[in-house]
Amino acid sequence: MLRGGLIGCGFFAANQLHAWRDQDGAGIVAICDTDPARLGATGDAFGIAARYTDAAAMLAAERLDFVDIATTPPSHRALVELAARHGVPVICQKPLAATLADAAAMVAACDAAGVAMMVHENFRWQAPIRALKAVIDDGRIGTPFFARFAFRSGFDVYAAQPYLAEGDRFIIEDLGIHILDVARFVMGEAATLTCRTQRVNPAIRGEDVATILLGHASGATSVVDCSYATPIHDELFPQTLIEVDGDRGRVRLGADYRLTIEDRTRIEERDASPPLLPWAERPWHGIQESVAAIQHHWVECLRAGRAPDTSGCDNLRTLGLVDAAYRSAATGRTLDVDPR
Ligand code: NAD
Ligand code: 89V
Repeated sequence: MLRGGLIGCGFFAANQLHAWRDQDGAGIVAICDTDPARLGATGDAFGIAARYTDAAAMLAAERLDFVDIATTPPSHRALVELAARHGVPVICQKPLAATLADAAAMVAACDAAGVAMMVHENFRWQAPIRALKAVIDDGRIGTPFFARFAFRSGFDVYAAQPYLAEGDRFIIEDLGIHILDVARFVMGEAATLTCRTQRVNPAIRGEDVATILLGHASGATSVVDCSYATPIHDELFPQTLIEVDGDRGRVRLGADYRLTIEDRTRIEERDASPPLLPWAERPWHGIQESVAAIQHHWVECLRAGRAPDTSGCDNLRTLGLVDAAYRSAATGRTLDVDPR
């Protein structure tokens, strides 16, 4: 069994710990949190006896095959570099870092140490999004030329994650990062980006609305629009609505995971709902299932010695879009991004 150590026993780590319990051939044997109360409560809830308030002490004392970092971004760089120094493969939650320079240094540290690195960028692992991508990959809509990725909500995210209201940056860095990654996954790399941001809720510091236009290297265009300021009765949190037009048809992931595939002669409707895992809770179940899926992918890649789809290196491209979005919003300019 691959022995994992989890660092950060906060809000989202509970999902990761539940999902690790169900993975074949891997599990969490030690946990760490600087907050002894959270550490104790999590250790008791998941029956994990090896508990540390210092990640360096955990890495020195435990024989680990990987670490899973579930802390908030300010600690990510030091913790990833610590794992690299110990030669231990590492998963790190998104956003990998607040700056591209820090993220690049983390990727370089893992490369230099020869350790595998994956960013926990789980949205592209959501079952409904995979189902939409499979339709495109099967050639059902021909060549995609336009897509829209919409995440519009009035859900109170600040209740469980109060730090989201406190930073100078909010929706692009925390949520838009997922949707930009999904846009890359579905439509390929972007070559240009334009972004406008707004802050509608006066009680928070950062932007809670972002509208982003991507020009893809393929020539296709995408709109990525995110809002946590939309008063809405039929709240769809945390669903991403997607539509992709191709030269032979179109595919849409609509509300409540309805997948509609159209060509010139017919319309097909499917239910693409994510499975409800036994420990999952609506409305989070789609995200929770994607946590299990990305962990499964990590275990497969680690065993095969293969780079994960959302490797540190891959994630630098998503972070590059986040960085470009803030720069575009600040300057009002359309920016070139490196599509590589
Ligand atoms: P949180 O504040 O609830 O939990 C973070 C925990 O890390 C806290 O208990 C804190 O004491 C601990 N911690 C901080 N620094 C530490 C260190 N150096 N060593 C050990 N423990 C330390 O945060 P959260 O809401 O659980 O978010 C954690 C991360 O998960 C963030 O990066 C967030 O963006 C991400 N997140 C991802 C998803 C997703 O779907 N991928 C969803 C929610 C949150
Ligand atoms: O997935 C996330 O990173 C979360 C949420 C969906 C609430 O934005 O922070």
